[in-house]
Amino acid sequence: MQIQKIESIACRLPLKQPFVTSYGQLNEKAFDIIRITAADGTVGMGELVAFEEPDYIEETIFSARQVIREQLIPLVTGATIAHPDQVAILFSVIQGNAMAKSAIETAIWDLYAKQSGYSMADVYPSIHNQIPVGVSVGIQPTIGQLLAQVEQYVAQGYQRIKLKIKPGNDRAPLLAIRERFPEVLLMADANGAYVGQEDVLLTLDTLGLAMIEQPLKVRDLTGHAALQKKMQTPLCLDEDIRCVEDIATVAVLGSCQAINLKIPRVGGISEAQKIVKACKDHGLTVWLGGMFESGVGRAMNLQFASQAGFDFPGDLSAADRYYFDDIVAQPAVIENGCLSVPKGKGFGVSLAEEKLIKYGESPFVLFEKAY
Ligand code: OSB
Ligand code: MG
Repeated sequence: MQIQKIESIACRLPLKQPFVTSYGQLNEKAFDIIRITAADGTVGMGELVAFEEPDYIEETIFSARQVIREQLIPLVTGATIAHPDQVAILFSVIQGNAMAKSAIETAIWDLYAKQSGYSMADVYPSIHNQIPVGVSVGIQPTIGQLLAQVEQYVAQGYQRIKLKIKPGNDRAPLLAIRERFPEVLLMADANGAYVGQEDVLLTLDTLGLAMIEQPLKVRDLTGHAALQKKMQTPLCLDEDIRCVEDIATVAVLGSCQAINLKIPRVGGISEAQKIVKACKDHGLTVWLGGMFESGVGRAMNLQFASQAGFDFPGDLSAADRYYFDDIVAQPAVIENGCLSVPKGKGFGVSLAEEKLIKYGESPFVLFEKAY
């Protein structure tokens, strides 16, 4: 493929309600849509999902913009790309910066699939058109408010509830959900907040949780392994998993039994695919996490989760769980506890121009080929 033009569209979508985690609060999601136009006029889109603050992982939207502009664009525009798998190889000279890499790499996948005339899901021997989905619930001010929220999500059909927890706000809210909804698939996400507080985590072992996500500090893989030995509840790693090699490491150490896979956190679709295979080889459950994506990143996630093996409902929720509005013309809706894989070519979504005017800045040209 010949890259003709690369543009970035900076957007902000206000959240319906603040999202509170063990490390902070999100009120509005900033993201960039990367739009790549090929010489034949085909357009691919990717989403830069990094947050404004380096509180989930170290990368930020600002650091990612810099790396995209200064390093990644020269790398992709200076080479001839025959297949999107080549992009990760080109980018391997740049350390880290996975979300920056993913924004470009996924746009090239979307473009490639469109040029090839198929949807992204067609790349996999896909078996699902309906993706079972869950919802990630932020820390709520009161248990009453929490139960009201969960009730609403269960009524809408969400197949799994993930509750954000932090020390002092863990057992009581989880127990309240467990008592009110005895059957619900329930899990917790600590975002690394239980350093030195393993004893508290042990008290969660009787709640029948499907898993506990990233209880301990990032990089404490032996700590997670020691904790997993003491607990029946499977542990799941999120922030700790950055590349395919991490899967063998956590499997050998016994740090966890499940992986929250986010395509942007591992640098793109090619690496994510290797991780899916490695998880299968090592007998680890893998499911798809989220980054409060707009409709572009969400469509990509749905295409990816259509492949075999994604049976555990991930953090893939309908657009209206997060936002009043979306920037795509085909916002994801929940039906029978599932989101549908978009049908079109590539990721299967297009931008809604009137929404872009409301939530986005004018496209900024990062690269344009000179004739
Ligand atoms: O830890 O999985 C996480 C959102 C932002 C940053 C980190 C996380 C999350 C979520 C929600 O849990 C994911 C989503 O619904 O998009
Ligand atoms: Mg998490």
